[in-house]
Amino acid sequence: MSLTTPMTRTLIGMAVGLALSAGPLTAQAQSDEDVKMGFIVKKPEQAWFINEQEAATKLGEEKGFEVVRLSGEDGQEVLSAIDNLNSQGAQGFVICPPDVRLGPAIMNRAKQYGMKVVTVDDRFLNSDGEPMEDVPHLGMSGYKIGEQVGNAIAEEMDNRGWDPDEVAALRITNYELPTAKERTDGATAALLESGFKKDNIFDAPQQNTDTSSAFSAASPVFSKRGDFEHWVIYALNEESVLGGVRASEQYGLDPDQVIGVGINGSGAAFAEFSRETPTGFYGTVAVSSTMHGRQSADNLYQWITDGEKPKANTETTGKLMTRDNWKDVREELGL
Ligand code: FCA
Repeated sequence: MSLTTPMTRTLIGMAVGLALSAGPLTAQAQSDEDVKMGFIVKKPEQAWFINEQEAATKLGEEKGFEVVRLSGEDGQEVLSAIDNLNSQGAQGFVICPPDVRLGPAIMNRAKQYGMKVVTVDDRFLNSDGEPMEDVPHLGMSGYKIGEQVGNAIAEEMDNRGWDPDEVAALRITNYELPTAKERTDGATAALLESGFKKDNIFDAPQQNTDTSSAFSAASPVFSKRGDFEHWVIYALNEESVLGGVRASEQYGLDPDQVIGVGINGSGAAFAEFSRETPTGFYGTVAVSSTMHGRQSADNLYQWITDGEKPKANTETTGKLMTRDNWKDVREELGL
């Protein structure tokens, strides 16, 4: 019999319970040593997720629990990751799922093993397409952060003295993912509020949340709308905005014809700001991936050790980062 069946875990739990009644100090040491959690992410190669996993691991080292970093790029890989965690004796996992509609299937598998689950960044949907309220979540406040993107773009258009009638927007969308829709909706609302022309907004629906899918979605939009000299670009994250900016370069637009503003404030943005000459990637609303990683892992840790279920939804905020201030904002957010 595997050491990690639910029955074994119940027995271990009972033993820990007995130790607890014998003396709190011993019990504390024992339960801390035993805690192991997974941290599963949909895009393990992206700087945002690398930092999130590292921050969780570091917290584990400080607090004395183990974090197993895993990749879950599709449903099959997530389910194998959960099996793997079970065979290692993990009590739960933090996850940013590759598809939010996998929520019920992932929870089924986790429940079979008696594991606790919290989501980070992308929140599970149930079969009615509603958020799974019973799974604690930590993610960005998508609409507000989107509004920050829209305001930053509007302000920079003003600085450059662009006439709104002559500016087009490349809106790279991902409506399958609610947090993505909230972000681009917030940005659109702020832009319209600033006087941006609704008819000048063109959609580029991406299949995924990465640079290459954004690039493929963006390229045809530039070719079709060659009549515009000035472009603004926004999307759910900076990786996607970078895809749009690369497509604008390939189409032949100069950096001063483009204002791209992303979201995340990860290594992808740092690399862009570190280039010798500015590109069309003007800025990004930075959110602390360090905090997302630490806080979601800590929430799960408290739940495992104290039985205290984290709150249903925690929303985080962001700060505009540009080529001029990125090092300061990076430090401020502990990135
Ligand atoms: C989603 C995006 C990531 C990041 C995260 C907070 O998962 O794909 O880039 O923005 O939300």
